[in-house]
Amino acid sequence: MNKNLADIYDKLVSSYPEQKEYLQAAKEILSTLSPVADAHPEYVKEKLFERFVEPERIVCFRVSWVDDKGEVQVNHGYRVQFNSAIGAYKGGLRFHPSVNLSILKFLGLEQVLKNSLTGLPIGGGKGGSDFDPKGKSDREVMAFCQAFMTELYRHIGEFTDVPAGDIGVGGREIGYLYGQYKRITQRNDGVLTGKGLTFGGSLARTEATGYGLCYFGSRALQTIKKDSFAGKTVIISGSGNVAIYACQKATELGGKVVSMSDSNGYVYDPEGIDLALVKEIKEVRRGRIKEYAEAKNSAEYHEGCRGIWGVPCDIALPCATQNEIDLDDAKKLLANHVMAVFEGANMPCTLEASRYLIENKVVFGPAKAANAGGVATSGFEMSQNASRESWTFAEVDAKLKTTMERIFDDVYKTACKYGDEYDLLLGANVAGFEKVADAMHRQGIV
Ligand code: NDP
Ligand code: 2IT
Repeated sequence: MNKNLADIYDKLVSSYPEQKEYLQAAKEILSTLSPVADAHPEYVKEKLFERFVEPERIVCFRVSWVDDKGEVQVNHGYRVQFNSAIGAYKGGLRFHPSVNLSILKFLGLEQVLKNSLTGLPIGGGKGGSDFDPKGKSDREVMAFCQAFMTELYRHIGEFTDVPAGDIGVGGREIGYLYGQYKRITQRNDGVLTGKGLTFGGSLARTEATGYGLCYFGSRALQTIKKDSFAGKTVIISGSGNVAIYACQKATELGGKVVSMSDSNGYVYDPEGIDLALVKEIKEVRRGRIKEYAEAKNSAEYHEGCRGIWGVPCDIALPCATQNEIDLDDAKKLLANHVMAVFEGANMPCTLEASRYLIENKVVFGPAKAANAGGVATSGFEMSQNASRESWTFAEVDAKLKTTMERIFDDVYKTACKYGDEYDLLLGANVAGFEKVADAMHRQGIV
């Protein structure tokens, strides 16, 4: 790493020693930006890199609500408004007991570069709460969402900050959040994305992240390996929104998905995952992946989600959460001859794991490029809301595919320019950063 960038990282470590996910993301990004620092001494002079890694604003608030037993519950709410140089803050809300500032700052920082790569005028942000929707009734989820929005509404707006879903926040939560926003503001301005189709949502937004991941993956396999998903054995971690639609598209493209997981364990089905069954368990029953093996004779269930990386495969799609693949997991994947890893989740590979895969010429699609289809389609939802239009599924899907292929091409071109066609991580960071840096430079010291 360039000395100036290394000093910036060291300063972050002393300022935020306990924020390990945020430091990890900052290190991953700063360690690839030397070519930009070398080419732009004016950025160094303007302390643009220091400003880039610091969020513009963080809002923290109390969320008080009443559960079904009549007991008062108190959670922490956050919105990290990371960078608005290229447009309004945009990024998901995560509801998960692990949520803290470190996780939301890492997600916000990644989102800034991801949103830049989409080519749309959207800045980066992230928010959420340590609220756990698991095991809660619909009424409790509604009560929480209403309390959360009662504070959040004053910080968001169609031209200011446009939240969406992430872990634990899907169509149900977005509906309750939007209902409360309208009740307070009387505005029907589409301020959230991922809305229901009857009130301003976009067709294909539900499918977008998983589909986009496979469109990106197909382009990468075709370009680098002259190959495709056809006939490949695929494993997918998670069984939530991203995992389900990645499974659907990978299967449509001729892949055979043999394994999926949740935070308790994974299933292995050598006949190929029956996605209708997974959807029934996860989307209708809100059940556990274990129930898949109970319903299907050909499948086995294994306790412990990490074991999935030992299942032999050609293509691995980590679609659950951060740091789910460490160096040992990456070694297991390579020992089984994996040819490609495309990140559906945000930062699912540790820095050591991603470097190991890249050095060993595994086609590695970094999250901020490979999973950008979700936020890109959120951008399409914003366009439809602003113009009072509803595009067809085919129109949105075609735009998504073109966007993902263009993102791959930009990232690949940048990776090749700096020396290594496998280093799509460097390619994504540099290509995403260049646009944000230019916008920050032109807007002066703010
Ligand atoms: P969901 O809540 O729909 O699903 C999350 C899945 O990941 C569940 O199967 C969950 O299992 C599993 N999971 C969550 N935490 C852990 C953990 N600590 N260990 C193992 N498994 C875990 O979320 P999404 O599908 O929306 O999000 C998945 C990933 O994709 C996240 O990293 C998110 O940031 C990223 N992403 C999401 C986008 C979107 O549009 N939704 C866009 C781009 C990226 P369990 O039920 O047991 O908790
Ligand atoms: O990580 C992500 O890109 C998301 N959770 C989606 C963000 C969005 O605004 O659609």
